[in-house]
Amino acid sequence: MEEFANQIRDYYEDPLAALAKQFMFRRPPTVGELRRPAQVLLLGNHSSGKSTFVNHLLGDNVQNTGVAPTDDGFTIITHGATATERDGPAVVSNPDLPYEGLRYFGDQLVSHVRLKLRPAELLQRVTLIDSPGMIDEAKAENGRGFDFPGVVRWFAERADLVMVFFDPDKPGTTGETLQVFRESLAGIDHKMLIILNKVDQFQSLHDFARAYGALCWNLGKVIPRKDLPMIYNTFIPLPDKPKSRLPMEDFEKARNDLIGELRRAPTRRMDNQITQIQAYAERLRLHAMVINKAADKFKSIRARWRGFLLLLFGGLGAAAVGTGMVVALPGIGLAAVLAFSLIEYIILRRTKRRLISRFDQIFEHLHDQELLVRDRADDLRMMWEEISPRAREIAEKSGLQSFEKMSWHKREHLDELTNELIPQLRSKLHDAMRDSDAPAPALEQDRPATFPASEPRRPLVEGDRSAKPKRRTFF
Ligand SMILES: Nc1nc2c(ncn2[C@@H]2O[C@H](COP(=O)(O)OP(=O)(O)OP(=O)(O)O)[C@@H](O)[C@H]2O)c(=O)[nH]1
Ligand SMILES: [Mg+2]
Repeated sequence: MEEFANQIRDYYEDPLAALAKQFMFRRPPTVGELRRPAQVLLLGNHSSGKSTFVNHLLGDNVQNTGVAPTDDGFTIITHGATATERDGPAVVSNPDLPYEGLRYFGDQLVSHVRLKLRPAELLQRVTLIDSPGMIDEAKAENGRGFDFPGVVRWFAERADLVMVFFDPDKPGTTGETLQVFRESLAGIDHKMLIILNKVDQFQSLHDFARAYGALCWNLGKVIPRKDLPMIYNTFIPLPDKPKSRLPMEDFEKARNDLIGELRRAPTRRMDNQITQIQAYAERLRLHAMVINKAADKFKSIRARWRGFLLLLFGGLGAAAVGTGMVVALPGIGLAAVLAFSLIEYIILRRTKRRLISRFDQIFEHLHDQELLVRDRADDLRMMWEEISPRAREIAEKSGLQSFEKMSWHKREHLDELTNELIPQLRSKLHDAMRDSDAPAPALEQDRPATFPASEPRRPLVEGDRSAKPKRRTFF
């Protein structure tokens, strides 16, 4: 994975960062952001078992659990040599941590963020984010005091895996859950796993089928897909809970699969990073090419005007000298200054505005070949719609004359990156994933299915807690 991470970093450094600077595009992600471990966000209605799942993974009571709504904030659980905790203000003001952006959601949210450091081995590669349980809309509006769907979107966009928990009592019926699906998780269903948890509470197949059907029905309303995503039907073995009469093997297997997916999050992270760099490079390419073309046109119009005026007034000056009418020279000079000012401040400004208003045509013209292919056309147009307002704003504010021309070599390099190098990197990653497609360590086999009351809990993710971590971690 290191090899892929380095390659991605190199591509950002050269050519993307320099081009982004040249055309005032948004900056590429920082090295810190690129190096942070994979993130898994746990969402779900209250009491659906998110915190219990975290504790199960880490083999430790890291999070409080309970039947009443327990968590009212976001807990970031990551690796640290010793078990420590930090509160929200310390987390969002630490530039070494990738959570500074949360500050913009206000103090109320910041006071609802916690960072827990634990020495579990799993956390060296994956950071877990436990979230407040989702409740009914009415209660949420009165109670949260911060933009809950917005914060969920913030975390979900940065997460490599989003696990959404449901339980038999509330199979997708909580108002806030539906709102979060519509507002926060739209467009990111490729990294979402749906879990119907606590299936050990069902005593009959009939009850299970009803809850499963209700969940599918509710999801169908909020996930705009023809097919429903896979649902992991599972439970967490707890010693104090009554046993179900249903056969549990399939549900146990689903739990192993789920944990396997979670352990594969670093690979997913790499895949997501490749998607991210591809998206970044393609958008930067559109932005830079359109501005470059407009700037080029602007400069050539300006050069023509200047050439024309130089010729005109140079000619008039020469004629005045040649015919001995030297007295006319100051007048010609004044007229030249006026003409230059008129061109600079009125005509060229209008030209700039006209060119900026024609960005859409420039885009269409530049991509006429590519736009003939329908799938590609939709893709390109969507991207252009997304970035064009910012491209216009930048061109307005900084003036087209300030952009240095994109060299042929840079353009070739950018094309090669988006069309060949990044797709090649992705197929190399997929090859590597296939080669190492041995099933993820089945953690469940490492331990008994339930915790014997007398035995202390053993971490599911094995690791010598007293030993120093082998790898230097991000935190
Ligand atoms: N029977 C059974 N009970 C479970 C399971 N998972 C969790 N529980 C119980 O459900 C209750 C709620 O679990 P939590 O882990 O606190 O749920 P949560 O989703 O974190 O809840 P909030 O923090 O309020 O959002 C606790 O009493 C757990 O013991 C499960 O798989 N089966
Ligand atoms: Mg909880």
